[in-house]
Amino acid sequence: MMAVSRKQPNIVITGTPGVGKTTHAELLATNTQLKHISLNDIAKEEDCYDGYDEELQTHILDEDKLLDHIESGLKAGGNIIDYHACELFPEALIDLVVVIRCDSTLLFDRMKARRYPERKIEENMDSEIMQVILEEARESYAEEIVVELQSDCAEDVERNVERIQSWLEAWKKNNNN
Ligand code: DAT
Repeated sequence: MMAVSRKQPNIVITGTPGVGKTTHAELLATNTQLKHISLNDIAKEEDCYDGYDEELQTHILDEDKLLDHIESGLKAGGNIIDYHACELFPEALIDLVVVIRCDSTLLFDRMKARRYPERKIEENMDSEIMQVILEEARESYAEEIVVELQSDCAEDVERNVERIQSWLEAWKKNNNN
């Protein structure tokens, strides 16, 4: 493992919309000193939009602008980055990539509850079944820093967050002494 100057690691929590990224990131932030950075929230606050997709009823995000807003924070370390893609982050600044997965039937119900338009539900279901984000993570980062975690029920969230916390303790031991 390469030595890094950060005192705290940067963890990306990624996956298809609705799998549970925010739920995991919030619990992890509550249990640790890491800070939850929701890229969707930053996009809203800083107007990092590059148009609107009427059919999917979703903003098109300006990822370069988004990165500009978080890059100095990433360099300092200690962030949980919550976003539905992962290849945009500079590899040298990322210590762990957690890909949250969800059973597609459960995911369908969650997106219905969110009143997502049908096209968007279909696209996200396909993306989850084809494990698009997992592939993106595996292509963009070293194998040993990519972790796939299942999030079907509340117990899964607890167990997954505990696992990330164990990883965090090990990272601190390896990097700060
Ligand atoms: P994301 O940030 O990936 O879009 P979220 O954390 O906002 O997902 O969760 C979407 C919805 O699903 C929300 O109502 C909470 C619920 N949820 C998330 N993870 C879950 C789990 N493991 N078991 C049951 N419900 C879950």
